[in-house]
Amino acid sequence: MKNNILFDLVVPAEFMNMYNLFKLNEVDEEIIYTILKKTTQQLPESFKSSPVKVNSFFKLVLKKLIPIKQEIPLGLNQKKIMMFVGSTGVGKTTMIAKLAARFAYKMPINYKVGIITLDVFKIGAIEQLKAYANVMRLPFEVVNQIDKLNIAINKLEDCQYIFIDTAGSSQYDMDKIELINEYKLKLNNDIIIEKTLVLPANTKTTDLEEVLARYSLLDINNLSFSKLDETKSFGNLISCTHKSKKPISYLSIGQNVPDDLIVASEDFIIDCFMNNICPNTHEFQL
Ligand SMILES: Nc1nc2c(ncn2[C@@H]2O[C@H](COP(=O)(O)OP(=O)(O)O)[C@@H](O)[C@H]2O)c(=O)[nH]1
Ligand SMILES: [Mg+2]
Repeated sequence: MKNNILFDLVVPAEFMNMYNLFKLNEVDEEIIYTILKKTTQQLPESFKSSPVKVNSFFKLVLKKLIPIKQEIPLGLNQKKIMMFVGSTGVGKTTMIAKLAARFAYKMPINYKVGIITLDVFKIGAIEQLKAYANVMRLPFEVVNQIDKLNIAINKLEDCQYIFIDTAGSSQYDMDKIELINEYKLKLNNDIIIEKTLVLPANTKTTDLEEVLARYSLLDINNLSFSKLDETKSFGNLISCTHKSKKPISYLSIGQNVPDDLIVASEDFIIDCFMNNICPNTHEFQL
């Protein structure tokens, strides 16, 4: 059924450009179907003859499909702990380095920031993050045993933002994913850790959906996408967020720390989508 879902849809000529754009972006067929069907029914006849109006209508529909997590910088006495999870090599450590720099040095307020790593598996992982922490002169803790996370968090009690890096694992290695949950064992209930799943934008939707499904046992709060600079199709971002209902918080658009980071916005993602390329401009950059 899923493979044939577009067969009964006649795409009106005036929507053909948009339809092609959706296909180029490899948007999930069910989503294309729903959007086109709604648009054919709802768009006033007089609008259909204007490509500009058709274009803005689709942008509006896309905007509604993409849940965004607004970044609300902390007040003076507030604290936030953010843990980044995801497969190996997706860009968790790089994203943490960028975010640590952002909150420590690039915001109107210089927040106290600390970094913790639980990644003692990957060779060089500790050194990689420690080097960033040293350059930024930020406190850095290594946790060898996941149920000792509480000790590291206590040591960083002065910090307002704490970023926790984790060991990557294949989505098929459920034991390793489940292990991350053990951080809760000795943690006070009042300590809330926001969990972000980092997904690579240059990976096809079906693979990303599988990662999403496997990592759902960690109660993911939001999604961040990396490697937007390494793809020309962005339908997977839209499909994943729409289906999972998890909002997008940050986007990574290159290897440069701290620069290649974007606070997620509908406008940026739609720009990528409409032009089939992640904009190489600093207009959206932090
Ligand atoms: N092109 C590109 N490379 C990235 C991006 N984010 C991370 N990388 C690179 O991907 C590789 C793995 O990143 P890393 O942060 O170590 O991934 P981790 O294993 O999830 O911690 C490194 O070479 C990074 O420089 C990105 O947004 N774009
Ligand atoms: Mg890492």
